[in-house]
Amino acid sequence: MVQNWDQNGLRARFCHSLSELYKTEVPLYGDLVDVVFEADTQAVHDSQESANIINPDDVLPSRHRVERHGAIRLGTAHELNTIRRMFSVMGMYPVGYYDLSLAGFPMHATAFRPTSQDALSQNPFRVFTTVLRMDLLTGKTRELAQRALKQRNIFTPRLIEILDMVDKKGTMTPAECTEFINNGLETFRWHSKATVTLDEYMLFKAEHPLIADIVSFPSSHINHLTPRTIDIDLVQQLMLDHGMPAKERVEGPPKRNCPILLRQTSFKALEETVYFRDTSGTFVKGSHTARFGEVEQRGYALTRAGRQLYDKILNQVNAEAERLKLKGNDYENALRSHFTEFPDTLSELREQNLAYFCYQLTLAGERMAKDDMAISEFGTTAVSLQALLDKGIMKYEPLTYEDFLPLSAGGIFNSNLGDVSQSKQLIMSAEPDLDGFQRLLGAHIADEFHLYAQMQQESLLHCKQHLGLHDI
Ligand code: OOG
Ligand code: NI
Repeated sequence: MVQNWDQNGLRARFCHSLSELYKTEVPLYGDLVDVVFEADTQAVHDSQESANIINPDDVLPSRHRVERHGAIRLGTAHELNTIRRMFSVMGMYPVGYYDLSLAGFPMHATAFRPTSQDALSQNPFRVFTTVLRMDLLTGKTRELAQRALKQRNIFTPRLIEILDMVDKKGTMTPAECTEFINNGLETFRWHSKATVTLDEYMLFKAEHPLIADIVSFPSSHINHLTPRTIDIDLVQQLMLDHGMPAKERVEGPPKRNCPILLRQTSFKALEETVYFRDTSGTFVKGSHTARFGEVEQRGYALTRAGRQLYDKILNQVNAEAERLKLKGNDYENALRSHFTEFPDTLSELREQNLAYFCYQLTLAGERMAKDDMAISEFGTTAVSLQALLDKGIMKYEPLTYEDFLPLSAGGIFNSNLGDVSQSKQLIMSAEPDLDGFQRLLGAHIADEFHLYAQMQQESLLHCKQHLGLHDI
């Protein structure tokens, strides 16, 4: 039987419902969404008045305003595997492997997201999904964590029934789609009653606060949602103006003419009341900090070469910052000055193969294709892409980065933990474990570079076919 529901529509509905749920749970997130709207309205207005370059993809109304990502943290293979099945119903698949031990966390992650241009343009909702690495915990903590995780079930029985039914029949009725959303939301809902004792919680927290967050509660609460903005510096300023507890700095590359990858900031997690079990079966009052709001500005997707250059420059900046104890404006100045090494025009990024692009025919190119003139102009010999661009037959636009950055994620995690020592030897000397992650997941993780390269290649092929040329 053929799948009979609209995955893109279901994803959009789920994202919307989750956003509404989170606004009621964390009202400051609702304020953040308003601040983003205020900043974007002002940025669009300012860009119309001056000749500011704005990523055209950002102002497309279809993605703008509804765009969100969220993040969850899981503990077991069953949880990860079931989340994979749940997201695939909404057309979200695991892309990219993130080794968070690089940033001092005993965790690794992937992002579930739509993978085709069409699905991304309909609704790009994605969920950064972290899994605790048991191999990076000390023996006693591991044992307690495994025990706590074993006794919880983060999925409703009805959700599991629907997933089994989808696997078997491949179809869902409209009523089942609604049930899927309502039951799916339960996995992400906050519960203030912990499943562990205060002593156990303190033991987890002493080893790493994120262990406590992952294993102490009965659901895998969504820990933040993130709207996308076109001017993150303005959002940061407005957060401060509104007295919101903004993180100290924006993560990622500095502001540039050609924005690359991802820039992120957040408001810090709030301290919330939680109740811990005590041995007599009653509850004692305590607190936990976990949930926050984040903002992101997306730039261009970089090739492997572009990403290597980005990582090299960022490492230089961070080494210098450590050596000279740079903070605040001094850090920002060092970042800006080192990043002048990264080319900042579209033509350089393309010619040096640093970013990915989508190629299209120009109006002149369309005319040529329609009249079958390319062959008579160029004959049957291969014609270079550069020649077609120079002659105004083809044009290009950068592809947007749809993924995440481990060090930037680390900065977001950290600003929401208070002061934690990050120097645990076991974690810092860990190796990435993609195979281990895929085993828990029960599926392969797609390589993000491959997906962008494929989109670029398809756009070239499309132009070539339209022009009737053999090779470009
Ligand atoms: C995930 C943090 C990473 C991002 O945007 O880089 C993340 C978490 O806090 O669980 O969401
Ligand atoms: Ni995030």
